[in-house]
Amino acid sequence: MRLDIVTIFPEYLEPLNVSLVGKARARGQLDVRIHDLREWTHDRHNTVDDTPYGGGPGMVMKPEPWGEALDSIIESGSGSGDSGDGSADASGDGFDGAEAARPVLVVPTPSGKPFTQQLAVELSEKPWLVFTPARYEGIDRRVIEEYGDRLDVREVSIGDYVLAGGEAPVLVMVEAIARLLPGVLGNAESHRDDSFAPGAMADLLEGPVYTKPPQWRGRGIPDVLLSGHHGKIARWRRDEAFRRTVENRPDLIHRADPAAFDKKDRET
Ligand code: 6GU
Repeated sequence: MRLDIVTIFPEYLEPLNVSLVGKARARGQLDVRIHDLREWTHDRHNTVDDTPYGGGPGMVMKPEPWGEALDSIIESGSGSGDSGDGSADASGDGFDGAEAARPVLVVPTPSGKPFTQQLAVELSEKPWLVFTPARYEGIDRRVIEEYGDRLDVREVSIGDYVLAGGEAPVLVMVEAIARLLPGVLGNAESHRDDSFAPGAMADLLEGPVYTKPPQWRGRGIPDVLLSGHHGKIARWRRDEAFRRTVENRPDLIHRADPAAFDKKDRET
């Protein structure tokens, strides 16, 4: 998978060199290219913002640098049949060019649709994503319109709170997407029953986990986990997941399939 990120704070994205995403890049499973938006400015001060039409507080990101940046990035992936850097099929997934000629454009904004596990799965299946994290009050609307005519554009929010810019949301989204790529997580099973994985425990949150030692500061392990009885362990895990979901995310219970619940749940 190829990811391009256009930002005025390239250093904000340094965590992408670390841990799971950093290792996926080093292994060639992820081709991440970080671009400084100011490289597509032409004035002495590398201006990327201006005052809003209609008045109001804050500044708005000017359309011209974004237009030049996105045209240049999109152009780099079309025509030649590879990513444009001589490294055909850097993702190693058999994908090589033609279908990547058009990236999906992911626009982080608190006004976007919610970023969910379902969207992470959908985006993880794309060969090429371009992220446009903005600062200030956001990007001139005409940029989103312009590329909406040519590309699949997704305006996405990571939650109901306001951040100072889209860089932290990009870190969040890239990690959620990268761990779903084939071969990136050590064990392909390990995201099968993640909280929020489709079909996982009928959409319940994950329950508590334990490891050695068997006693720590006078606290033991639930007996059932030491019983070796796989049926009882599965039932216990499901009950704990249900309990935690009722406590922390009752909204998920009402959304879940009633067939997933039984008499014991209704007594909780
Ligand atoms: Cl994607 N951007 C900003 N600036 N704030 C947010 C957000 C995005 N998602 C939640 N809050």
